[in-house]
Amino acid sequence: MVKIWMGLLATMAILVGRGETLTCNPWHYNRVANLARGRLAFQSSLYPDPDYGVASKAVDGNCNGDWYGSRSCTHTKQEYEPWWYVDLGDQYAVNTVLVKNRGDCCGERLKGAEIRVGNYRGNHKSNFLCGTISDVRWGSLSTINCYGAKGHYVSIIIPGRSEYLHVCEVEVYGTRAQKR
Ligand SMILES: [Ca+2]
Repeated sequence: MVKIWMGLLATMAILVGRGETLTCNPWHYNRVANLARGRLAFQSSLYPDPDYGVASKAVDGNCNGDWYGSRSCTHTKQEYEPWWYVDLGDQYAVNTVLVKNRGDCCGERLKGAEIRVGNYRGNHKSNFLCGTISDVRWGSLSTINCYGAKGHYVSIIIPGRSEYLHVCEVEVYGTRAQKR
């Protein structure tokens, strides 16, 4: 058993070193499905460099926080209340959302960012507010509890100010909601 865990951890270390982890949380590795992985993602604008920063970078399975080095983080323009969201493809009861902050710079820009779950995509503020980002250290990994809130979309919004929004990975965990 110990050997299996050592092997798993060694594999994870290699993948982390290459910036190719399948999850930001090793304890979820191959155990729990990340509902956001590979889903369609959208954001309010795109930082003016098309090689970097598109919305899908937050659901590409690469948790590397080095914006320039990994090319695996999103980036909007600086604007009032920027937003990002992922379409989960169906309605889920969302338990937790993991948000990986940029690690090479500017982590404080994510301060107070709201994590919401719901079925509105044109008006994110109508969706259930799970919580806000308070740990804005560069490269921080925040786990936000959504208490089983149901929704088709998970969004991040920076409320009440003009800001850049960039995140390097967003993971969503939950269960498929019952159909009525
Ligand atoms: Ca990424």
